[in-house]
Amino acid sequence: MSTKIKAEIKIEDYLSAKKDQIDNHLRKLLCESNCSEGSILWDAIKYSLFNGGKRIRGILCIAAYESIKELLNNKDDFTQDSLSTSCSLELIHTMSLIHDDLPCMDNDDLRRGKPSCHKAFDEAIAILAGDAMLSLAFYFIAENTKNISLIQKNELIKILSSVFSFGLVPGQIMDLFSTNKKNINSTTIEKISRLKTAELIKGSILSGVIIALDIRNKNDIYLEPNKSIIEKLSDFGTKIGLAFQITDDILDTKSDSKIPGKTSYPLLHGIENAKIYAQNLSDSAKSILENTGAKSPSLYKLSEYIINRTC
Ligand code: GRG
Repeated sequence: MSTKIKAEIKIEDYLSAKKDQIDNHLRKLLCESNCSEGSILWDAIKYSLFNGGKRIRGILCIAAYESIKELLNNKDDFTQDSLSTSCSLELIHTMSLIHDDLPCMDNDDLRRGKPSCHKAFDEAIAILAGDAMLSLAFYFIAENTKNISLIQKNELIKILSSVFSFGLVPGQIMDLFSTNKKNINSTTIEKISRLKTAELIKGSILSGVIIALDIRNKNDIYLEPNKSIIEKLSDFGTKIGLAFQITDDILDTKSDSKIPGKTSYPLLHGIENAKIYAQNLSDSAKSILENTGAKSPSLYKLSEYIINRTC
């Protein structure tokens, strides 16, 4: 570990504690919102939300919030707002998985080792559950980030909506068009990975950064003095996002559930080269992090966990 980022944390303990916090907060927010218990829509939403997800995006948001709050010596406590935002990120992530599994997309019967939403319920319910979850993500920001300024809320909405419209959806379309196509090159694969996966991971980190900013002098140029931190963390997010997808592809090549016709970095360049590339991305992300001056053992260790994970 670098000399600059010294404090040790046990990443497994950190991941497990933050996952529990996010799960509990999600349950609380769902309970408080207008969902009618027992209706098939909410059964499908809860089935997909509490189906063993790792909560990486939510955890990255919280870790970025904690790290940047400390770096800026911001005494405001926006922990609850960061938790609500991490729930919104997990809603967006999970709904994208529900839609990704649909017969018209990847046609996957299993998700996280269990029947995917359209298999456990049906296709129409899976589509509608995803639709409701996407809107609910923005409702949670509007209703449950109670302490941050309206400028910050606006920024969060901009990050989440742009990540979805300009990242996930175009990435999914490129992915659909490239399945079963020959001559798919590294540039196309990297673009799909950046759009489908890295943008939401970057957005998760940026959301945490925005919540951590000191807004005591509330005005619409509050982002300006923090431009350099925002840019560095954005770069950090893209790098670990790409590393996350390459690692996912490496894990896929070893599992039985990989989708036929899909080209990936390890399939094109071999597993060893893919591992080297993911390691380089993670190393470069860690250097960027050190450059911010943040003493962030959680983000540092998360950059390592993302490429060393086994699921
Ligand atoms: C809603 C119209 C519409 C489109 C959504 C389907 C879609 C656009 C985008 C797909 C995005 C996608 C499924 C990307 C894959 C990202 C990825 C590697 C997912 C697995 O992430 P983990 O391992 O999942 O964090 P867990 O299960 O831990 O939550």
